[in-house]
Amino acid sequence: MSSADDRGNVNGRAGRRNGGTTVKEFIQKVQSCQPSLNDSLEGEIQAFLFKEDLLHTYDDLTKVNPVTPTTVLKCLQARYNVRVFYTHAGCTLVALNPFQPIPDLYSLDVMKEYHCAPQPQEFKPHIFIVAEEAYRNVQSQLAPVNQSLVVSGESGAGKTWTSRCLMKYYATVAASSSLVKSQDTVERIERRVLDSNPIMEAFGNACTLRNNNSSRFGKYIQLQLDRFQLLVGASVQTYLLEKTRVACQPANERNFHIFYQMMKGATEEQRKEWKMPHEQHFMWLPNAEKTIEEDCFHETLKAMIHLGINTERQRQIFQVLAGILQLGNVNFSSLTDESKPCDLEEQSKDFLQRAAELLCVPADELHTCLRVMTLKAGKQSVLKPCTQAECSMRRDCLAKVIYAQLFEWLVTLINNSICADSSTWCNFIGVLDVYGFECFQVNNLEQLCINYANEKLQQHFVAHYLRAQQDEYVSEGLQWSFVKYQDNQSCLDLIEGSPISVFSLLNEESRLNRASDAKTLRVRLEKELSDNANISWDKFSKVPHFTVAHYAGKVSYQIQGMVEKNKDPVPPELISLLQKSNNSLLHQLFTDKETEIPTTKGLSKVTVVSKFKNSLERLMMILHSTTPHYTRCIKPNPDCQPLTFKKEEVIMQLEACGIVETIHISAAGFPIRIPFRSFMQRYGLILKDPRFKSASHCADLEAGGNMLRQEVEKLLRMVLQHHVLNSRCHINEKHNSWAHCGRTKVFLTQSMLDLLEEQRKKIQSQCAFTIQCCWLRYQ
Ligand code: AOV
Ligand code: MG
Repeated sequence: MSSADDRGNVNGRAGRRNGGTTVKEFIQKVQSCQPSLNDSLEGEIQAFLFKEDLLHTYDDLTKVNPVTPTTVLKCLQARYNVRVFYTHAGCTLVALNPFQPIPDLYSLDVMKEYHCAPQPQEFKPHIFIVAEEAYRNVQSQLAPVNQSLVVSGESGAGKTWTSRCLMKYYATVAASSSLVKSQDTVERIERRVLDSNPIMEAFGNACTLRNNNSSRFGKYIQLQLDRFQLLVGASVQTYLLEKTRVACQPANERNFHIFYQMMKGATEEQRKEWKMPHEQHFMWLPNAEKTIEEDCFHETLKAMIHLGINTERQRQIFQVLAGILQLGNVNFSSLTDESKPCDLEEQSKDFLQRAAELLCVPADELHTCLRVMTLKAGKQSVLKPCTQAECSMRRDCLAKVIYAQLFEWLVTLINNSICADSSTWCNFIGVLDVYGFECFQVNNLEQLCINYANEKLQQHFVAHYLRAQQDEYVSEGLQWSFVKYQDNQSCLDLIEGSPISVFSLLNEESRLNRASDAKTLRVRLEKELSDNANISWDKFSKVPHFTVAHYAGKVSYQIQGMVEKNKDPVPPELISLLQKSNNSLLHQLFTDKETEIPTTKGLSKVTVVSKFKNSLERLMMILHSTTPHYTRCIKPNPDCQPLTFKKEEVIMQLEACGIVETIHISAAGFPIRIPFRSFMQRYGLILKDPRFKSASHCADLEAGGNMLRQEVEKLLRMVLQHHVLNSRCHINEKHNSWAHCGRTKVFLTQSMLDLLEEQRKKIQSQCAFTIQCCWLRYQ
C-alpha cells in the first residue's frame, strides 16, 4: 500500500484536527492504548480515510478498482493534477500531454536511470520504460526480435513529441562512435538521425486548428542497431503528405512551416534573392502574424548542414519555395472570349514573371502552360484555352507537384545520409508517428485517408492485445477458449474492402472520368453501401457528403472534389516545363527515371487511395513482423492549454482509442490477474492472519512450492462459501468459473473481485470501528 506521507493527516483534505495529528502520530497514540494494532495497519487506515487522495498513486490503470471509464478517468485526472503524466494501462502506456515543458522529465540523468536500472518497470511509468523494454527485447532470444513503438492518439495529443523523445533516448543510450561522411561534412550518426526531425517537420508540419505543429504526413523510422546494440543508422518511410495545403490552406490554418521560417528568418540579401520584400503579402501564407515555436529557420538550416545539404543546394531549395509563393499570387481574370485563353489579372503579371525567374523556367512558357491545355487526339494534338477555374487548378497543381517532389527528394536525401550499410546492422527498433484522427467542420479525402490509417492501427492494436492476453492464459496453464470481440473490421470493410467499398467506388469513378463525378459517386455510395451500418447520409443536407462511424467517432466527408483529388492528375505540359528548368535541383526532380507522377496520360495506373492503401499494407506487414509496444497519447483539453484537464475531452479519447474497449475485451475472460504474493498481501486479512501483510512471509510460502497457491485457493473457497451462505444458494458451475489459479497468478472475474473487496471492506470497517473507539478513548 502506498504511503500517503505528509498529506496524510487524519482529516484528509479538511486539514489537521487536534492541532494537526498525522497518521503516523495517530497510529502511535492508538498503539499506546491498544498494543495489538500493528504498524502494518497504517496503510489500511490511510486507504480507509483517504481513498480519493490515493488515486494518483495508481501506476497501472488495470489496478483501479472497479475498472470503469469513470474510475479510469478519475485516476488519470488525479495523476494529472499532481503532474504525473504517464500511466500504464496493461500492455499500453497512456501519456497525457502537459502542454508545457516539464523540467527534468526527459533529462540525460533520467534516461540513464531508466537505462541502467535492473528492473525499469519498477520505476515510475515513463516513456523511457517503453523505450528500454523494446531495447532489451532486441537482445532477448524471444522472437520476433525487431521492435515497433506505435504512438497513437488524436491530433495534438503528443505523438510527434513522444517520437522525438524515443529517438533522443536511443541516440543517447545506444550511441555508437560511427561517423558518417557526405559531401563536405562528417557527422556522428546519432546527431544526423536526430537532425532529420527538424527538416521533416519544417517541410511536413503545419499549424492547424488542432495543433500548432501538426504532422501532415505519416512517418515510420527504423533505428538500425548493430550486434552490440549500438545505433549505426536509420531509415525513414513517409506516408501521404497532405500536399493540397501548399495551394489551399483551410480557414484559420497555415501553410507548411518552412515558408514562414523563410519569411521570418531570411536576411535582407536573401529577401532580395527570393523576391520577398517585408511588405509583400502572399496569398498562400495566411496567418503569418501568428508566432509559433516552430518558426525557427536557423534550426532547419543547421540540420540541413549536418545532413550534408550544402549552401548551394539550400539556395536552390529556397528559390523553388519562393517561386511557389509567387505562383500563389497569380490570378486569372474571368473569361470574356471562349476562343481565347483566359488572361492574367493585371497585377498578376509581375508575380508570374518573378515565379518564372525563381523556378528558372521561361516566363512565356509558364504563362502558356497555365492557360492552354494540350489535348491528344490520336497522334494529333489540339490546343484548348482554359477557363478561369482550369487555369487556377493548373497553377495549384504546379505548386503541389513541385512541393511533393521536393519533399520526397528530401526524404531520399535524409535516407542516403543516415542509412547504414546493410552488412553493419542486424536489428531495428521502429518508431511510428502518423497523423492523428481528425474531424473538422469540413472533411475531405485527406481526412478520410488520415482516419483510415488510424483505423488500421486500431485494428492492429486490438489483434495484438488479444493475442498477448491469450498467450498469458496459455503460459499460466489455463484452459482457454478464444473470446469473440468487437473490432473495427466492419468499418475497414466499408472503407477499403472488396469488391465494393468507398475506395473501390472512388477508384472506379476516378477511372471513368465523368463530368458529374460527385453526383454519381454520391448515388453509388448510397445505393451500393446501404447495407453497411458504418455509413450514413443526411438526406436534407445541401452539400453532398457521407458519414462514417469510425472507432474514434463519426466523421462527415464532403463528396465534392473527392474524385478529382483521388485522380490527382498533373498536366504533362507542366512536367515538360519543369524539365526545362535551369535550377538543377528542380530539373533533377522531374527528370529522374524513378519519378512516378500520375500525368493526365497515365491516369488509370495510380490513384491516391490505392497508393496509400498499398503503402499502409506494407507498413502493417512490418508491424506484424515485429514486437509492438503501444503508447496512447491523450490530449487533455482541446485548446492546447497547459495543465488543463477537461473530463469530457479525455473520456471521449479513452473510449475512442480503445483503453475502455481493451477493458471490455478483458471482461469477457478474467480481467483481473494478480500475482499470488500481491493477492495475499491485499486479501490475506480475510484469513484473519496478519502474517500475510508481510511480503517476506508470502515469499517464504512461495518458495515452499505450492504453499502460497494453496493459501490463495483456501481464501477463494472461503469467500465463495461465505457468499453462498449469505445468498442461500449452492456453489455451482458459475461460481467455480469466477476464479482460477494459474502458475504464478490468480485470474479473477469482476464478480469475484467484487466479493473479495466486499469481504475485505467488512473486515476493514470492523478494524476502523476499533480505531474510532480508540480515538474516542484517547480524546
Ligand atoms: P501530435 O503529433 O499527436 O499531433 P504533437 O506531438 O505535435 O502532437 O504535440 C502537440 C504539442 O503538445 C507539442 O507541440 C508540444 O507543445 C505539446 N506536447 C506534447 N507532448 C508534450 C510533453 N510530453 N511535454 C510537453 N509538451 C508536450 V498531429 O501531428 O496534429 O496528429 O497530425
Ligand atoms: Mg505529429
